[in-house]
Amino acid sequence: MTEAYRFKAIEKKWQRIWKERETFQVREDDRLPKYYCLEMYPYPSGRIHMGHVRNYTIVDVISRCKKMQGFNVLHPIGWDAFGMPAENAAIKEGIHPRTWTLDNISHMKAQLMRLGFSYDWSREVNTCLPEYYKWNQWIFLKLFERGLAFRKQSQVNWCSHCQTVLANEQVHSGKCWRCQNDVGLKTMEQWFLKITAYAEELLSGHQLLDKWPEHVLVMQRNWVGKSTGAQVAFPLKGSTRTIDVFTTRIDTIYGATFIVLSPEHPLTRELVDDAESWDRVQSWIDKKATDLVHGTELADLEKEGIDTGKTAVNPFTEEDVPIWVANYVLMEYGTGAIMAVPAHDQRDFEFATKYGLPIREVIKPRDGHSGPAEGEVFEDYGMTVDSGPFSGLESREAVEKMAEFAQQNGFGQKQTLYRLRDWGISRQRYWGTPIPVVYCPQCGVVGIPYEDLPVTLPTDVVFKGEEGSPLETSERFLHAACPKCQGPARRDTDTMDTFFDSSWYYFRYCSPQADDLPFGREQAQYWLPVDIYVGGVEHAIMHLIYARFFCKVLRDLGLTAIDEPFPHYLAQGMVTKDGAAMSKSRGNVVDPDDMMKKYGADAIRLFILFASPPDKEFAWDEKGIEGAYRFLQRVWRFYSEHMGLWQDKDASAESSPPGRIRMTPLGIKTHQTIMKVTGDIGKRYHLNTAVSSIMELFNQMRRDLPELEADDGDREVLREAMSALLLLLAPFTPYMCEELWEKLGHDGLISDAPWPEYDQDLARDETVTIVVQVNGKLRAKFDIARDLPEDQVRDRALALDRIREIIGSRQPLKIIHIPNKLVNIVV
Ligand code: ANZ
Ligand code: ZN
Repeated sequence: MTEAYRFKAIEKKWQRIWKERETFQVREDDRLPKYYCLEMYPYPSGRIHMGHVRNYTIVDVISRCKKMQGFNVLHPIGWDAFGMPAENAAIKEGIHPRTWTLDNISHMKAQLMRLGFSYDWSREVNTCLPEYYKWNQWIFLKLFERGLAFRKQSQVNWCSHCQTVLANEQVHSGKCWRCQNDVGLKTMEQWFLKITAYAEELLSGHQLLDKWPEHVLVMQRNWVGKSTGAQVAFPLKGSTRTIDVFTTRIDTIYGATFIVLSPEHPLTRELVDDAESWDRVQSWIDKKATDLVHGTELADLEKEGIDTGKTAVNPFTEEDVPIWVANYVLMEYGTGAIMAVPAHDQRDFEFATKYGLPIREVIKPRDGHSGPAEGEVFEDYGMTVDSGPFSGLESREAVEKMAEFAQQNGFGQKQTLYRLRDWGISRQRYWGTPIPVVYCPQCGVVGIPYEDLPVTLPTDVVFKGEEGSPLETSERFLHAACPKCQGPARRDTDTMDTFFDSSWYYFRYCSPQADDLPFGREQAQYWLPVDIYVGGVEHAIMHLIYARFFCKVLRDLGLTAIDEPFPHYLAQGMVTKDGAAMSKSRGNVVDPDDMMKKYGADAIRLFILFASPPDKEFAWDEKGIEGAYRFLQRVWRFYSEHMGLWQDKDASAESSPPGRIRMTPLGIKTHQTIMKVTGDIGKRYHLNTAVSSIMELFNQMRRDLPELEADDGDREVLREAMSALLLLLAPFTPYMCEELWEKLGHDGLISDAPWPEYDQDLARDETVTIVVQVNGKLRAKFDIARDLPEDQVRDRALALDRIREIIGSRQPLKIIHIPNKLVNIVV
């Protein structure tokens, strides 16, 4: 009699048991190898979405599998709980951000539990609670002490109607999301973290990240943007001053026919002396501001310029070159001024052509190399020509020699630039970590003493969504005594960028209750680095750079010894439906809850993993989850129907020699599958091919069952296959596997069971098909392991029903055996 597959009851039961037995709680244990599985913790928006389900299922399979393989597995979860949506809800619906966030967390937590994820819930981290953000403040103060957190003027999006700063995502096509007025830029003093101090290490650290996808490393390299070149001083004619330019191509300097200043360059104001021209310069500055707000690329700007009428001297050619001001030179990069080489730089070429400036070629393609395409300038390295004493050099050599020459003569030196900017962390928001400083009229900026942390968020604030920081509306918060002079001081009313929180949460998981330091050194030493980190590629820069930066800072604070937190990062692919990314705005979202109700958690998990490799796109399709569900039902039925194999398991079957009984096609298949799945999960994370080989094993089991059931020895092979299949499937569909495991009579949990081992020789051997002839006539075929001894193959052939029928009572005169091919019985 078979019982129906009731996934809801099964899910409830095992959730309860896992919780009661604390199955996934771990502590440090030096006797066991550790494995730290990490996923990007969610923002508690209210409900989990399919992207989360995919991300977390991938990590769950890996961690369950590692646990069964004997690793001490840390698999934690937490909440990236600060951020704008909570505040918007407060503004729109009058709910306090804390209430909104905590409600969402409890809902999402229940969803994650239903999905059967093997988290150590005792390590749950919630960044909006004072016990977490206290340590943000602690780290901030350490950075402040070391000059790695500092204040600087910077530009922010500003809505003059609402009198407030806007985050980038609150600016919609250059308009304020609330009042639809144009957004401008405003210069304000803000806190910055000196990530640029680690620019070089953020690049060289890539050497340790050989298990990262190359495209992610490329994005990070571009973000850091290292550029090696030289700074060269061009004397300003009729003055003792110079204009410094940054160039990566000093080898082209004989072709530098003019100088360009950026509109914001300090000399621009001085050199542009007529009012009309100055107005034009101003208009570029304003336009650039709005263009940037609109997300326009600078490269796409129509190039415009003004001749200042002044000249400078090219220190190599000693010729006069005109000084222009143009909108395509940035003040924020290099020196804010360039030497223009129109023959070898496309932007300079367009500009020179537009304004009729001289173009002088000084680089030729090397012999045998091709020149520029039609209508393009030659930007590559080549050979210098018309370059005085430096003519006839290879570009690379010229770069060296000319930089040396400039240095020797005191008008230049080699220089390395990074595009990476210091990280601005001030947000004029409520729902974040308060910045733990006061401004004292006597003492200036003063950090709150460590023993007074945390500086907690006040609850008496007004959420109107206008006029600056909500924290300014709390009188109780705003005024504080200066820790140095005890005089009246004002608190910082900004909060920290929430990327601060996510830059070190993986350390906190190691000792979430630590209360004397952000995390315990020994625990971090045991668990870190993270062995596998999985999350969306949208975090390739920002989060994954900030987290690497924090790890290095924490190392330099003496809290950890590791240089890189995530030596292995797996960028999971997107979840799509009907050919587009699943998203609310497209209206093609499938709610995991609905699917769980209809098919159960195991079916979602199985489908999500089966459909594509973790790093590739995954296209949702309800037929797919139906298929996964049907497969699970078939497995359920099969095991229910053949429970008897375990009940009548007798001593004789136990004692039959395993070596012999495994030499059947199913035995071999079992070992091959164990080998394949172990490799697919462990080494390459090809979870999809792991699932399909488990499915193949299942099919063969069903096919071979009638034949194997009859014989005691063969029944043992069946039992072995059925056991192995459940163990292999357990990380994917843990609920059903726990239930069936228990029904087979096991006392312990399958989650705690050891991963099946495979026999190398057996697994490597494929099966061969042996043709059986009687007196040279083809009579039967059978599959058997390759390279078996002759007597075993012969016995199998003679035992076949069909052959026994044909031979009857006759005695074989001779048996011819061709290994791995044929048995010919002569009677
Ligand atoms: C002369 C030259 C000749 C240049 C040539 C290039 C090719 P990367 O590699 O991105 O660092 N540049 C320097 N400062 C700039 C600024 N503030 N705004 C706009 N452009 C600037 O680029 C460095 C090159 O970009 C520099 O080398 C400079 O142009 C330009 F055949 O100098 B080059
Ligand atoms: Zn003071």
